[in-house]
Amino acid sequence: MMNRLSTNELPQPALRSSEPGQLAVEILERLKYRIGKDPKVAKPHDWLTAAILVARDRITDKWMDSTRKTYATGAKRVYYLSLEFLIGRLMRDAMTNIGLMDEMRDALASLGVDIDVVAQLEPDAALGNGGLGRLAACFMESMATVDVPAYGYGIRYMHGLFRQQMADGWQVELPETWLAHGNPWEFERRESSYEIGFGGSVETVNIDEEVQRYVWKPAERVIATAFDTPAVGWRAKRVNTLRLWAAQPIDPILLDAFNAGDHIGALRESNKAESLTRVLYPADATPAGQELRLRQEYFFSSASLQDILRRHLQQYPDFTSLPDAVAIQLNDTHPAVSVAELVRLLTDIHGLGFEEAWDITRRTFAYTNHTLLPEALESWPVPLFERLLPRHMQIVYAINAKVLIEARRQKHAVDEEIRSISLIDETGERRVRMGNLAFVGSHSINGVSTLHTDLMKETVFANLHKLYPDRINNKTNGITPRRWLMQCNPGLFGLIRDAIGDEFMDNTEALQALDAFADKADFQEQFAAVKRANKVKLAKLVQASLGIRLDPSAMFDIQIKRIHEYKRQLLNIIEAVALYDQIRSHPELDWVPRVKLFAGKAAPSYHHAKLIIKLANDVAKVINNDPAVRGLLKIVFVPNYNVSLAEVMVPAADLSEQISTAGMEASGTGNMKFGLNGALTIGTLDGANVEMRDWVGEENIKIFGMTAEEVAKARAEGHNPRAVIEGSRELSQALQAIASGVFSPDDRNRFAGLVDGLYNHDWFMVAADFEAYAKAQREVDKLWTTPSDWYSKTIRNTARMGWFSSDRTIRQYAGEIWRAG
Ligand code: GL9
Repeated sequence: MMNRLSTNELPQPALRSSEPGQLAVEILERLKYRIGKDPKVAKPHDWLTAAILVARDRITDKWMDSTRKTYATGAKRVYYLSLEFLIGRLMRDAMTNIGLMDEMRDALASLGVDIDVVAQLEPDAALGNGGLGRLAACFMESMATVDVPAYGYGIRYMHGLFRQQMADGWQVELPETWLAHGNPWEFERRESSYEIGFGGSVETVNIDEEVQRYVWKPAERVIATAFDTPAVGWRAKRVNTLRLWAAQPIDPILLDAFNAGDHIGALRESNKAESLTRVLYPADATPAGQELRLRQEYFFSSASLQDILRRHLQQYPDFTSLPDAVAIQLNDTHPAVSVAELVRLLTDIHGLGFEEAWDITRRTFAYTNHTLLPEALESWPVPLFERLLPRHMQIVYAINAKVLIEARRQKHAVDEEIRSISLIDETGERRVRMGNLAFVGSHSINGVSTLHTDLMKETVFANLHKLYPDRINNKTNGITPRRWLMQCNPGLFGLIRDAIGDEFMDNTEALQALDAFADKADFQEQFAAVKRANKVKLAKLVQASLGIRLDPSAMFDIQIKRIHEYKRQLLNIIEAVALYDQIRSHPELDWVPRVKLFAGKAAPSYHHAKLIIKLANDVAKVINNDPAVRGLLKIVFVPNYNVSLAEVMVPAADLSEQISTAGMEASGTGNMKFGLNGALTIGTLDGANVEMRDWVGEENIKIFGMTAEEVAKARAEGHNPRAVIEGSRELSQALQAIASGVFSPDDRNRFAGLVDGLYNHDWFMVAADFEAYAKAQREVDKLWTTPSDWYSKTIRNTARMGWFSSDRTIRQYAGEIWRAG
């Protein structure tokens, strides 16, 4: 069995160095001339940088080929605008994709350096919060893989998502410093700089009796400078560009002020400019709502659009060809102000008429919605929007007038419909609705799973959908199988390759062939051995970081994702408490040993979510130290969840927890990663779980609980959680224990409010779904006791997850939305 990725045989002569030892020579060269170090004094970090520089130089050749090809063929370019790219480490990914991994390992070894050790030193680039940002990173890799000429545009945050530490079981946020050692992947492009304005006023100039021009005089300006990172596709088919913008002051220092002795004042402007791209907002699925956030959104939208228009004019005489040459995808509403910005650039700067500019705009943009949570829909107070972006406010009003007139005249919309499609929310304080702006400014609006797309049509965008019935479409999310199988699970990758050959490496759906092995005893044994090795690796990590010993023969039951009420980590913890109770009451029964692992960050201001983290840790402390459970149940909260930690946890899971309240998780992508890596899913009929059930077969997934429809009905008609709780002895005892301080003897009331919320509201249907969940868990236990059945199902999960490759998703975007590639 192969236990590491071997790409030696891949036909990539152009990328291979000619003689052995050549690569080692190159590494030494970079070390000397680029880092200025002698190998004798080089630190592990220097070796990492030298290795990356070697890889980057080879990628650069391919990168230029790709760019030349795009120019030469006049191919349509795709621009993916996203405020988040949750990249993680790049070295293994890039080297695997250019087929350099094995050679690099050997070359470094010949220099006395262990690639696995230095690879760990690479910072995990966390320029995103969760699923939405990670999706953007998977898409970058897949767009290069399926040969779509694409640019990702975003912000080069100096500090990515905070580092999470535990202090007595509470989450503490610490700053993250991914750039502390520099970033060998990026190229700074001083020549690609644009001015971005804020505030000020708009002057109207009469050209003649009919035509007016608008001149925006911003009060403040900053410079956006580009930093480019190559995005390499599988087998280096193509290399695309991730272009991240950093804010810089126009004048680095105000010399007059400095010379007058005001040393701090002299840097004020400079600090203000740089603070624009200093940190990523850590809010998950809830709008940040602060002025700085709107500034970030406009800053990167404007810089990206100016860049796109400049590039367009290099190749075309004017902008009539823009929609045929360019597709711009808005990743959620964060870049939605782009709609107004493109109209502004086309009219005010390039002299087009409003009608033509609006037509071009709508044919160029497409928008992806990622959540239905009402509190997550971005909107900005009109006074703030107007003060920061006065010209854009006028444009928003002009677009709104057009849309509303069309709705009334052509579609005979009634007042209530007009109110809901308006770009301005008039219900309270007047606000600009970014979702509606993105919708009317786009020719395509897509959801990220079938269920989510259907719900979009019925809820948030019901009236806009009625007005524009051809625009909403579905593009179910996917994950890149390179990072989420080949690289993170070399054992399973090798096993699959030995069994079914190489086709799945280029076509993930060819994994289907593994189905034929699902019931073979020897294959099951090998599959189990790989899983065990992955669990041992995770157990070592947990032992090292938390000092908790895990038994790799126990079932590893894992829930890793942002901590959010709708994701229902609380349901999982309550069920663990109930199970604990049962184990203690019936020690004579044959309990299946389980390790429940959690990881995830909570938004710093989300108190309820932080309390749930504390509860997980408090419960863990009691259960893990109770000799009565004899290690049959362990609870672990692994701190500082990030992409690199996921790469260790996902391959080690036996059971994947995807238990959100039905109708609330737009898609989920962790669910796909676990399925691909041979875990059984326990989940609700929510997001992409629904399609996963269809692909793997309902006998190979454990579905439980209320449907989205039932949830909506219960909410509308009002359900009675108290009655439900009182009707379940298990649930009421577990809640009683939590509320009375069994797990928080130092503060007995700590969780009383949390439990009270379940009795009184239970918006997330935790009480309502408890019995179904507990029953499903006992069925999972039962299945575990027959390993041949367990592995037959989990192997089928791996075999049937191929459709969830982001290559498939990107092909659908390219074919149905972008008409590119
Ligand atoms: C999210 C959804 O909640 C997920 O269900 C979905 O899989 C991803 C990608 O489409 O988008 N929307 C959203 O705002 N987040 C998502 O994960 N939040 C974060 O990324 C933190």
